[in-house]
Amino acid sequence: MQREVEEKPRYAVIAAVHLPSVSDIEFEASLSELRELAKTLGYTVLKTFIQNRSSFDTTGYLGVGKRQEVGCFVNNEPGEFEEVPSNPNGYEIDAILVDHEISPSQARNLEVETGCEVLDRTMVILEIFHRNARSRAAKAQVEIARLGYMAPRLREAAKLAGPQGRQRSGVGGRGAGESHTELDKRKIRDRIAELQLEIVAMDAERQTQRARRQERQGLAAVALVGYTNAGKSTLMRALTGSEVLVANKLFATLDTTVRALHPESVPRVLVSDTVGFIKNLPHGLVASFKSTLDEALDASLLLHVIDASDPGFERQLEVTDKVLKEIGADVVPRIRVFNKIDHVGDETAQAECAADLRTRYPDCVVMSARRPDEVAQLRQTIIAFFQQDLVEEELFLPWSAQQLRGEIYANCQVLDERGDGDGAFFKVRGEAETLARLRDQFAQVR
Ligand SMILES: Nc1nc2c(ncn2[C@@H]2O[C@H](COP(=O)(O)OP(=O)(O)O)[C@@H](O)[C@H]2O)c(=O)[nH]1
Ligand SMILES: [Mg+2]
Repeated sequence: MQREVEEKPRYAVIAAVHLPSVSDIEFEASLSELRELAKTLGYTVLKTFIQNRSSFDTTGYLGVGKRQEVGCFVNNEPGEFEEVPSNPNGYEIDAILVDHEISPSQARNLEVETGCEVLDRTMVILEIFHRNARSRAAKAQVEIARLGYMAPRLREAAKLAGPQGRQRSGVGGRGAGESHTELDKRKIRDRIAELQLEIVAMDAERQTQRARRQERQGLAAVALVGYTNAGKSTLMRALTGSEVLVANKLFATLDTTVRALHPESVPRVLVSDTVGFIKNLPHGLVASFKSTLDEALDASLLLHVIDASDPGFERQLEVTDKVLKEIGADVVPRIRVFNKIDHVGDETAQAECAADLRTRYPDCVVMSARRPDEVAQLRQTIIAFFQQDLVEEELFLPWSAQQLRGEIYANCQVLDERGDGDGAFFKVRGEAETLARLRDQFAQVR
């Protein structure tokens, strides 16, 4: 199931109001997180507009002047705003991303004035969750959050739809039945209630989920978890190397974010990327975030990736541990990977930081995804984890069935091979289940 379609490049600008109560560091952290989230959605961010204000503009989030400035850039009009570089090469801007949750009318006004789609922080995150939701429960949970978010925005759209909409929703409109807006509101409420019931029913299926996990036990699966920007996707690419997607039936639904460790190992290890934790997660999205993370439960090993160069990493580490526990993933073995050590000051500072981390978190890995030797070492650590359970055995293959030799080499580590009059003996190391399967297969050809 190869769904990696060449997407048309999409461009965006970011707009953010810096409130006096927010420190420069917090403000910058939130912005860079939004840039990462935008990148996840496939946007190239061309420019960031920042405005210092004591509060959001009630009409359009940014003040009038700033809205015009953004409008000029977005529409590639040479503006009266000389300090704004013109839109390079006249890129068509697909969206203005706002680094706050704004009201439906603020979003609408900003859209109308600039002629460009506006996505606020919540919408951006919802879109990412929507793309990442895989299980039925996660899909339902994300849809609930989306509907809750859309409901007031539909009302706004209806208001703008013009006099008919308004007439019908007027006080005297009772005889004519419900207005569009009322109807939509009710539909949304009903749908949310329906989804909630589904989720309750699915909770009862938790047992099935456990069964599914057992079914997959034969598969060596690693999931990368951690905050957005910790380097999960970079590590995933470095570890799997290839652009080749894994076409494995069990993982077919997991599409593009599952790849095999490269070069291939025994056992074959599949690596999957999960939706990243978000520092500035709107409260209403907590439940959908957790359910989207549930694929971590399917892994036999979690790599918890932490940005060691982020001053707030300790708090992030705690939150990650807590959430993993809440979704029941605390039973999955875990390796803490402190990444971006190259980004922690000079060499002395890096060495000190690494030593400190190793003392505080025994068995952790300290590394940089940018250093191939350290990536190779992590790869070895992962393989070693899965090889713990391998068994050694001797397999016999009659000369008449030598076409099956390839099967042995593809599925096991061959330690020794010798032949006698009847066939070949292979001293191999592999997963118990795999070896049992091969033995059965060979017995049948005899
Ligand atoms: N300096 C440094 N940057 C890194 C390292 N790993 C990732 N990055 C950068 O950090 C940013 C976020 O990485 P990404 O893999 O997208 O993070 P994700 O959100 O966890 O998937 C990207 O700009 C990467 O190039 C590292 O080890 N060192
Ligand atoms: Mg990523």
